[in-house]
Amino acid sequence: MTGTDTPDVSQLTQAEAAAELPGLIAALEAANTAYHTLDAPEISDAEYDRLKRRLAEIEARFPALARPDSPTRKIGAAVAEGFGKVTHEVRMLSLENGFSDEDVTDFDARVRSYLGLSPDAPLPCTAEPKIDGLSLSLRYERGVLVQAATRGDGEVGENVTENARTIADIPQRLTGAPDLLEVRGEVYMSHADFAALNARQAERGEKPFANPRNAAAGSLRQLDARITAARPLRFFAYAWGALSEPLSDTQMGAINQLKTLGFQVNPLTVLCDGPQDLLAQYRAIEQARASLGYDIDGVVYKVNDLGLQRRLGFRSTTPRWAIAHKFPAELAWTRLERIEIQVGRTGALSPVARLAPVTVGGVVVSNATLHNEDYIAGRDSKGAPIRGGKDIREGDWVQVYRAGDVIPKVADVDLSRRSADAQPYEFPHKCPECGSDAIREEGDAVRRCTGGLICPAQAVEKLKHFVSRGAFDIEGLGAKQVEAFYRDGWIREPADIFTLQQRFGSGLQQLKNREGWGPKSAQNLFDAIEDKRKIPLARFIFALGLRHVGDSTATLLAHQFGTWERLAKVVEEADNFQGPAWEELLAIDGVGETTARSLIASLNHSADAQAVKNLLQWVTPEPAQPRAVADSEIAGLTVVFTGTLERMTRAEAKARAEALGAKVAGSVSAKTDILIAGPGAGSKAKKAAELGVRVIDEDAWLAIAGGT
Ligand code: D41
Repeated sequence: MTGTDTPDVSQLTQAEAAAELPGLIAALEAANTAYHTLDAPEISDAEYDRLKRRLAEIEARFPALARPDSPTRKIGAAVAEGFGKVTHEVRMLSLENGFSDEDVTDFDARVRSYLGLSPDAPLPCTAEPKIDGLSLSLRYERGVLVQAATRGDGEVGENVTENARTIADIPQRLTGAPDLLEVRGEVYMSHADFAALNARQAERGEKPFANPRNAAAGSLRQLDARITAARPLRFFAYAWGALSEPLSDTQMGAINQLKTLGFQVNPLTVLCDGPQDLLAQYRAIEQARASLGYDIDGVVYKVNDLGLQRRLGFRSTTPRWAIAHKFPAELAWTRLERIEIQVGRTGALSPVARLAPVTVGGVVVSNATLHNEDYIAGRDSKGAPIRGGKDIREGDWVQVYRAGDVIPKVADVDLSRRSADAQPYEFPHKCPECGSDAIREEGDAVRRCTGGLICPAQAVEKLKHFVSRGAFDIEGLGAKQVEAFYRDGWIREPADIFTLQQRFGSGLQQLKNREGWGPKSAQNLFDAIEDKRKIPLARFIFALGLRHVGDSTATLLAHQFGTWERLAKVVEEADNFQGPAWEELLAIDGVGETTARSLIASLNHSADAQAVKNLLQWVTPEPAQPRAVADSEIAGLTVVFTGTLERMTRAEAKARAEALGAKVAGSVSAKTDILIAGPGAGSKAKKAAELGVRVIDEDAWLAIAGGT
């Protein structure tokens, strides 16, 4: 009925059209449900568009047939009304990952080097299982649980207090606790409870959970706390956030204190002497893994001395004093049915393996990444053979692996099972989404669509990025809504989001008639959009989705330039890759030539440039302050260290100075504000004297940096 041999709409009689309509509508409605509600698209986007176009044509030709609730008048389903947001008083950091014994000995060596400890000085560390659940932060004020929040992006999480209150392992009241205590730990579900829950799900004809972690996450994030209450969740405490007084002066002491207060702490947590001892504990925990009764995915090591933890501090998102030693990835063999190409936000053509479904470490996997063209051909980015040079073909038996939460990967191929007529995969040289040339620049591992914003895939991916959590984070406007709005022509570029309400005049009226949207959710969406007309500069820059500009680079740029106007001006002036503006870009610690060139290419020359101009008519990026601790006397200054520091290593001094908002340079110049000179300072001290640069000694430096 809806095949390619269907007659043109212009040839149809009204009776024929009326007969065709119910089937078309049913097919579209089924596709909508599969897509929005079940998270499992059943027909291709192209097929969906074709059906929808045909329906629209019929309705245009025979308006009398058009139903008020026709799928042509609907857009995507609204997201569930969410949880409130909670800004963590102390950021929730993540963990650096290690995979080998060497990564563990390197960790020990790095910590020693940072602290200036000799190889034989003691450096005790704790080792504990890494629970495969989801992290939660519990806030107690005067011993009373007042708030529970998920980790979210580490800075802002979701308020799940009511749900947390239903978890038996989480005390509602504490005695003898500090006035303010934030306890952090992992919510998880045991294997036995998981199996029982899935059995109940099956009985009720509901979808089973893929693994205990998903079951725990799904249960904690229930809007109805009564559902959470019926799900057997557990909690292990392993860290803390804001505190009115310290719990202890060691990690182990603090964990014991949490246990005394009534929290569950993992019984396999032990104090170890050094890396060999840590590795022995890793093997012991690995041995115990299968009989624990809950999922773990590695072992976490933490420096025991909290004074040293404080000195070590953290890099952008991970503490220097901890590492997660992950268990090896799980492997499975399956058939590679097809290779499909996805087009990303920067036009990158990414090959995806569609697999015969296979269970890898408790999760059913049916897609895996194939990285890029060279990877499929059996070469690395420099042309050297990988997998012994074996290429990957459609129909091959391949080995897939999963490490943690990352996208599964294709690791290997079994040539003995390759069919005789299998053909090498030909990577497309045209974009499968828009037909533009897909080219690979010299030195780039990736082939890219040159269509820019005319490529629907790029445009949609850019929009999805724009509304994503680290970017504009517009509540109620997620990936699915963006796709639907794009498909219906409501939003083609970011600026359109901000004119949505006005362009539709009675925007609210239209939106609230759509499937999945009611008057309340429609109004909420417009409010959420309104709320983002002012946005911190760093988020604004990140949201543009420029190549090589991730969130940390965006933050650097924001702090460096302060305003969008100034950033845009410098990038414009740097257009010929020379002169002061170009130098200024390169002088930013963390911005290399690649990033600088990408900024110039996208902001001065691409379709993005116009899209940004359009966006700026509706949105105001708020100026950023230079990154500095308000009362630090070295904030914004350029400092140089020379000579030997006796109470701090160079690495620690540099990190401390940067944390206080200073820029640390390697050599003295006219731009240097302070030279910190330890004993044995030589030519740098001399040069500083010549230039009239202020010179201070280690004691004066410690007074600024805070003693250790
Ligand atoms: O068992 C765990 N999943 C676990 C997670 C653990 N035992 N310790 C952890 N420690 C930290 C730091 C060192 C940052 C306080 C963690 C995590 N973080 C963590 N889990 C997820 C993100 C971070």
